[in-house]
Amino acid sequence: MSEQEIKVPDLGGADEVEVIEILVSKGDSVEEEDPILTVESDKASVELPSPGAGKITKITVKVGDKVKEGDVVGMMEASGDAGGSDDEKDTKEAGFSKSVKPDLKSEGKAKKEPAPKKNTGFRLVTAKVPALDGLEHVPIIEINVNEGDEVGVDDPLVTVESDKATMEIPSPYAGAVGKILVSEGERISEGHELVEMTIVEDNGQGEEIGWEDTCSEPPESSISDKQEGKAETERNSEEPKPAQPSATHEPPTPGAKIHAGPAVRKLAREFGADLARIKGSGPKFRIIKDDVQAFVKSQLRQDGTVAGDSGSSIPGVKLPDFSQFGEVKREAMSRMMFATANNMQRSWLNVPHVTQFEDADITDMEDFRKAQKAAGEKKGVKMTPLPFLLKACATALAELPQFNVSLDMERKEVVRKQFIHIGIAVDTPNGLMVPVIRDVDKKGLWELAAESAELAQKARDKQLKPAETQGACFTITSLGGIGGTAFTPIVNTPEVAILGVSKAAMKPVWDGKGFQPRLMLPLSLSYDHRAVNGVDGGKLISLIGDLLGDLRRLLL
Ligand code: CAO
Repeated sequence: MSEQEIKVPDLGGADEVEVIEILVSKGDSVEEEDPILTVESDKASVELPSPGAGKITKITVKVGDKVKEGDVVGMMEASGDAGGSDDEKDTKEAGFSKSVKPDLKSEGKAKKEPAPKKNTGFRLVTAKVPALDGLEHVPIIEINVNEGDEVGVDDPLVTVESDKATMEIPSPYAGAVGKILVSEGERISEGHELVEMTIVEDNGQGEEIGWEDTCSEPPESSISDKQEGKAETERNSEEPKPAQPSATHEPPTPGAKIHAGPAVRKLAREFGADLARIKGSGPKFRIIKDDVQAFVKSQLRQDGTVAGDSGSSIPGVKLPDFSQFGEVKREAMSRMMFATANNMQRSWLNVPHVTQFEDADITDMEDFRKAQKAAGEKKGVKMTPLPFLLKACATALAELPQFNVSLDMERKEVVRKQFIHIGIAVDTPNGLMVPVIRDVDKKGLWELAAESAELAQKARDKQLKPAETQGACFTITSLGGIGGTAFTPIVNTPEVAILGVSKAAMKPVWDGKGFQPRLMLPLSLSYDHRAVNGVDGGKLISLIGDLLGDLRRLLL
C-alpha cells in the first residue's frame, strides 16, 4: 500500500473551479473513477473521479474552495498495484480528462447557428444541439421547456448528462417554443434537432438574436448564471441560508432550475425522487446527496414504508442471531403481509388509541337470526351475526356522526363523510383483507348478508378489485366465529374507529330480581382519541349494544 496524492486533473480549459460538494470522507473505500468531488465553473458542474482504487486518507479541500489543475485535493492509500510508477500515477490522476473531457470553460455554449433567413413577421426555426466538445450520444435527463414557453437566447432548452458532467443546452434564439422534437432519455449529439421555435422579426431588426447575427462570440453571461441568480434571489426571499441538509420539500415550480451534480441526479433517478421538490442545502442552494437521502426518507416515513424503521424516531427492533438458539428457516414476507405490517405500525404510531368494552345482550337477536334459517336456505344466503353488526354500526354512525370522519392534520381539517361505507376484516390464507360494503345504511339484512359473504369469498379467492377495498368510514373485525373474550383492535386509518367482536357466550345477567341466562356478545371499540373523546366512545359502544339488544330500534 502506498499513499498518493489526489490531484485536480485537466479541466478542459477552465482556469479555476469551485468545490461545490465533497462526495467522500476519510476512510471511505473508492474504486477507480468513483467521484471524489464535484466542482463547478460558471458553465458546468463536473465530478472529479478517483485516480485509482483505494482508501481515502485525507481530503484537503472544503466546499467553496477554488481549485485548478494540479492542485492536491486529498490523499489516498492505493490498494493493489494502484501505487504503480509515477508515470502510471500521473496517468490515473489524469483519469478524468482521459475519459470524458467536458470543457468547463465553454460548455453548453451553442455553436453559431446558421442564420435563419430573415423575413418580416414570425418565422419557424429549429434549435439544434451545438458542439459538445467531443461528447456524443449523451442522454437528455431533463427537458427544460414546454410547448408555448417564451424563451430568451441562452435559456436552457434541455439538460444532458454524460457519466461525468451535467450540462444545459441553451437556446440560440429568443422566441416561442413550438414542437419539442426530443424526449427525456433520448441520446443526442451535435446537430440533433431539439425544438421548433417561432421567432419574431421586425424588418430584419427583430428579436431574433442568433449568435451569428449579433455576436462574434456566444453571449458572455450564460443562462446558468442568470437563472442561478434568479433562483437564488427567489429562494433568499423565502428563507435564510440553509445550514443543515433539509428534507423539506415544496410543490414543483414549473420551469424552476435545478442545481445538482450528475451523481446527485443519478441518485435521485434511482430513488425516483423528483429533484424539483427537494430544497438544496449546498452552496447556492445546490442539491446534494444528503438532501436526496433525507427527502426519500421523509417520503417513505409519510408512506409508512421504511422497513424496520418505526417512523417516529423510535429505534427499530434489533434482531439477535436466532440460529444461536436453534435451527431457523427464513422466508420472504408476502407483499400483503408486509403492507399489513406497515399499515398496522403506521396506525399504532400515529393514532392515540383508546379501547372501550361492552357486552351486548344478543339473546333475542340470535333467536330472530336462527328463525331466518329456512328463509336463508331458500335464498341461498346464510344469515350470520355480521349483517346485524353492520346494520347496528351504520345506525350508530348516523346517530353519532363524529365517528364518521377522518382527520386531515396537515390542513387542520375534519373530513365529515356524508356516506356510510363499512369495512369488514376477513381472514384469508394470504393474510388480512378488508373489503368494503358501501351504503350500509341503505341496505337490508339479507342484502348485507349476501354482499358480505360474497366479498369475504372474493377476498379469500384474491378476486377483490381495488375499489372494493377502498372508501370505508369504519371497520368491523369479528373474531366471534373463532373465539376469545375481548381484544383491542387497531384503528384502520384514516378511519377513526373500529369495532372488535369476540365470541358470544351465555352469561348470568342480573335483571333486578335474579340472574338470567343471556347470550352476551363482547364488543371492543377502539377509536382515535384525537377525533373523538371518551364520552363519545362510551355513547357509541352503548348504542351499538342497545341496537343489537333490541333490533326494533334499528327501525327508528
Ligand atoms: N359469537 C359466536 N359465534 C359467532 C359469532 C360470535 N360473535 N360470529 C359468528 N359466529 C358464528 C356464526 O354464527 C357461524 O356459526 P354457524 O355456522 O353455526 O351459524 C360461525 O361462527 C362462523 O361464522 P362465519 O365466520 O362464517 O361468518 P361471519 O359472518 O360471522 O364472519 C368474517 C365473516 C369474514 C368476518 C369471518 O369469516 C372472518 O374472516 N373473521 C376473521 C376476521 C379477522 O381476521 N379479524 C382480525 C383482524 S385483526 O387481526
